[in-house]
Amino acid sequence: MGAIPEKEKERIRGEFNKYDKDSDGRITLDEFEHLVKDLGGNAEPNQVSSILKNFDLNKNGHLDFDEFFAILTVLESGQL
Ligand SMILES: [Ca+2]
Ligand SMILES: [Ca+2]
Repeated sequence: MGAIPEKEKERIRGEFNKYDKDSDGRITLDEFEHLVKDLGGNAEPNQVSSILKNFDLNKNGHLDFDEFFAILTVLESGQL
């Protein structure tokens, strides 16, 4: 990933905090479902969990900030 402007990082940090409802610093499947509903439209529940798995690079079962960053970029560009 190339250099990301600070403003963009701040924006995505804001999105992360918005979807991290319990503020534990990670996006769990429940929280991720809200994100997909807002941005991805009509993904089925089983698709949502497989999307999360695809982006869960360190395989800890939820999205960390870096992973969230990657997924948000893809969702917003409509490539999912
Ligand atoms: Ca959380
Ligand atoms: Ca992870």
